[in-house]
Amino acid sequence: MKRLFITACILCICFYSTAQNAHLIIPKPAFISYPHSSEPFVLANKQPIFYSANFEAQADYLKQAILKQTGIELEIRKSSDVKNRSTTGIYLILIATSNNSPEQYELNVNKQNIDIQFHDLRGLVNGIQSLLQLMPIGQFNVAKISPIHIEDQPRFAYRGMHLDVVRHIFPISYIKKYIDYLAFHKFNTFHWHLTDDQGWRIEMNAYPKLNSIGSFRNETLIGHFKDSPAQYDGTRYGGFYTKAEIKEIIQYASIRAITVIPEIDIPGHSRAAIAAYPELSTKPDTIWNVATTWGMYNRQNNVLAPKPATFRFLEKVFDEVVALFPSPYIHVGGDECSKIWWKQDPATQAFMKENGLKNETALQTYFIEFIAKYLQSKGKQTIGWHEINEGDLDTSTIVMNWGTEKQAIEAASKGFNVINTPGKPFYFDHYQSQDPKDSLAIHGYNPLEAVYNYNPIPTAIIQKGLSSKIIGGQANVWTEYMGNEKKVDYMIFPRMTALSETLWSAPEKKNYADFLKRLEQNAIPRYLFWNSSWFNEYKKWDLSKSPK
Ligand code: TNX
Repeated sequence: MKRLFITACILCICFYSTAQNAHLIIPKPAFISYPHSSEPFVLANKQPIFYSANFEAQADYLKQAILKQTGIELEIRKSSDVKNRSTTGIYLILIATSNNSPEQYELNVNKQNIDIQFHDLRGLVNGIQSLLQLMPIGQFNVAKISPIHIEDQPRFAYRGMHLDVVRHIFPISYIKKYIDYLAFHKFNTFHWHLTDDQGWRIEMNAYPKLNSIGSFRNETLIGHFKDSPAQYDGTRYGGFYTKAEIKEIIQYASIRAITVIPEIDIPGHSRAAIAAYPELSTKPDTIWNVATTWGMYNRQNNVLAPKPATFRFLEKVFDEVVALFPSPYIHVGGDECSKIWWKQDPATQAFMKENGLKNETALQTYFIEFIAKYLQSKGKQTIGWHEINEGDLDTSTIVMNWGTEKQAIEAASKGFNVINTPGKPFYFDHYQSQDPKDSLAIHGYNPLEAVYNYNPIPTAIIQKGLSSKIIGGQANVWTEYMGNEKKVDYMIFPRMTALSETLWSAPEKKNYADFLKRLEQNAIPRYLFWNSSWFNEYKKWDLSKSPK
């Protein structure tokens, strides 16, 4: 009821307001100026959106977004000459230049026209997001947009959000909504964590038991995994995305210029795979269940055993993944691979001896190198969690660091490109308050202010001259304690909004007080418009509340 009232109020306020202030745009643009004339552009039904070249899908995306946000219905028109702006309307203009940086756009609003100038698809989509933020939310016959000139481009090339759909699965409708969250915030990558101990969530044809057995668990733990005694809900749980659904998501994301990177987590985190095919495990005669609890590391066997059947399995699985995902990158996990199961297994030890692998860390590197080479032969680059760098791995792979600065520095110094996703503060499964009554989370304290203030290029990296090795950052959303969409929303908002600025805007453009103002006046009305939940005590829980 209260939510409905707030929504109604916001809609009313917008009905009487005219234009949004460009100074409210999130993430903060690189450059904004205000033209001399203050006469607004008046957006009205049937106005054309002119688009050049092959950008019909984006013109239509903009049209639909404007309709949803304002109730005003525009028309899209292909135009071979968008430079001659004689008709009032919105112009999406491809500018062919060689020396501009990727994803750059320019947005101009004046009394006659609006134009977005860009030189790549992502630039166009970024410009569309800024334009939508200049438009009011509500139902209007016309909407006024104040004159503005924006020139903008991102700080980092890789700006990602991850989502674990294993611990809890979410419907395709929510995956699309999540991708819309990414688009609004100018992220360019969705990291889809599709397999883990608690389930296999992608349709596989060559190994059908991955779905019939591996996609379902008998029940799920209730409460925190460290609680004792452990309690379970007694309800079978699971499911997987069909290839048709995955294609639908990839298509949806591609219109929004978002790359979808699938993660198939090997050689650890493979309990669902060995439950389906025990012959791939270190104990082929065991009946493994798909995991029903969290945090398996060294507690339950979840590793693939090195044998011909396993390597054949990996090739076939990744063949299907490569065929499905156009992404130039494939994530192979590689995290938290317990060595104890390999240590205990004579067949694994014999394999290591035959192949001159001096310890289990070398075996882990062997697995990653095997699959990285295979993927390379298919034109794909491998990403793995920072543990892939424990041994002596070839630096053609990309390291995704979920540790501290130490692991980022280690990887960058060796020559790896690094995506920085440090547990502190980029893990959105950690608490954002220290209120004991806050909704269950894994542990830790990652408040909004910490996300906003973190520099993905740590000082030590700058000092060593390795800044260019940090290609971007990402927040990870592990869903052990996020059983439904509302809980995911609550954990990501408003932290995701802060992260978008941390990854997009130059450090000298950032200011937390200014961000909080824009959050309140621009982002929170969006959360309401999306009917999304968020954590609203972010002002109270700042960095001064950090534990000693
Ligand atoms: C570690 S971070 C994991 C995940 C868990 C997470 C909980 C990483 C690469 N592996 O499997 O969900 O901790 O925070």
